[in-house]
Amino acid sequence: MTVMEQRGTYRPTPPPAWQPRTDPAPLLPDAEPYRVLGTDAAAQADPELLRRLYAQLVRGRRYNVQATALTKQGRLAVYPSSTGQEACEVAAALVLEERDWLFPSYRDTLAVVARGVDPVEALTLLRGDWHTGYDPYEHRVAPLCTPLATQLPHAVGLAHAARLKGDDVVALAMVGDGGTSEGDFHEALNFAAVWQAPVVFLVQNNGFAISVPLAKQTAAPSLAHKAVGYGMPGRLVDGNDAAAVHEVLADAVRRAREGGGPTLVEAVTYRIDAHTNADDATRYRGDAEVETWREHDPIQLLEREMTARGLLDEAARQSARDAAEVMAADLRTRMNQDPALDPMDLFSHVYAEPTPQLREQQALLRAELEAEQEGAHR
Ligand SMILES: Cc1ncc(C[n+]2csc(CCOP(=O)(O)OP(=O)(O)O)c2C)c(N)n1
Repeated sequence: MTVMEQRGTYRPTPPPAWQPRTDPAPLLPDAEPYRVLGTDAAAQADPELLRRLYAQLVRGRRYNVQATALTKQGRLAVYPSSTGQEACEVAAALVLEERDWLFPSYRDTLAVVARGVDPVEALTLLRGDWHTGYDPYEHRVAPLCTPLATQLPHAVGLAHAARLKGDDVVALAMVGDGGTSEGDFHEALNFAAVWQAPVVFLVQNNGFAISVPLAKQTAAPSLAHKAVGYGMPGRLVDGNDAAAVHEVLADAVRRAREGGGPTLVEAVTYRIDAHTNADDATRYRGDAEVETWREHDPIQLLEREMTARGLLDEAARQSARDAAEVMAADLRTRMNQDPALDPMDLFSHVYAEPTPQLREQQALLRAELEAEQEGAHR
């Protein structure tokens, strides 16, 4: 008996009509990273914005060099440098309004400082202190986040809550390429898209998650393509082109503010330094690759464009360098002062209402410290 005979006259009923819930085509990223500097689009770039970006890039590079030096002097426990990634760092800070929120990862000290946080306070956590150092509410900057991607659901929660309250607030959350493999990345993007929360996700694809290259991290066509699966637009941008990153992020922030929902931006960049001062990058990548990226340096790209447009001469370059040097000298001086630490601080800010156990431990420590002091006076 043939299969057709076995089935007899049975015919399945047609399924209910199906169509995609949204057209995926407009969500897809461009085929190539978007660029402004060195293209015709550069003529449209606002000279004042380019000047602000330039000053911050130069300052940011100097900050990275100084902070890395402080690790060698034992003044800083660890520093994840963002040299090569300054365009993303600076643009992320400059596109936000005062009322907005920034959610940085541990590599994003420059964004935090560019948003107005004191350069020394921004290093408190990396100095080995137990708390963040700055008041997150003062500049609307969440604590630098070491657990990968956990800042993303926080950003979505804050943005969604703000929208429910009728507050005009956008959250911009930063994450690395490695962070996109975390469950929190998935959960954050899914909630953001379902709630149409005013969030912008900025993925800095710097090629590596410590020693793991992108090819071992994902098989997706690009990280920006991941957006489509959640139902939000994905944008691909040259992460070393400060004007392009600023423009793409500004579009995404505007869209979020107008109720258009979240956007995922992948900025293609490169981590020039090792993962941190504790890492030896020569063990997993070659000098030739690093050199190729040095040729596509964010500061040089902007310098060339501004010089061509007559927006930057040697005096302007020198004044940016001088300002960066003043910042670095101040950072050095203040980081070389030993902070006065009160051991009782261990108990502050752990809970809004301390638990009985904490109160007990607090009393024990106080008694020990007092006994020690009495002993010292005897
Ligand atoms: C949840 C979690 N898992 C693992 C780590 C250890 N870790 C620290 S940095 C890092 C690599 C992250 O790479 P990426 O997200 O690309 O950011 P990048 O350091 O390149 O800026 C890993 C795995 C961590 N901090 N948090």
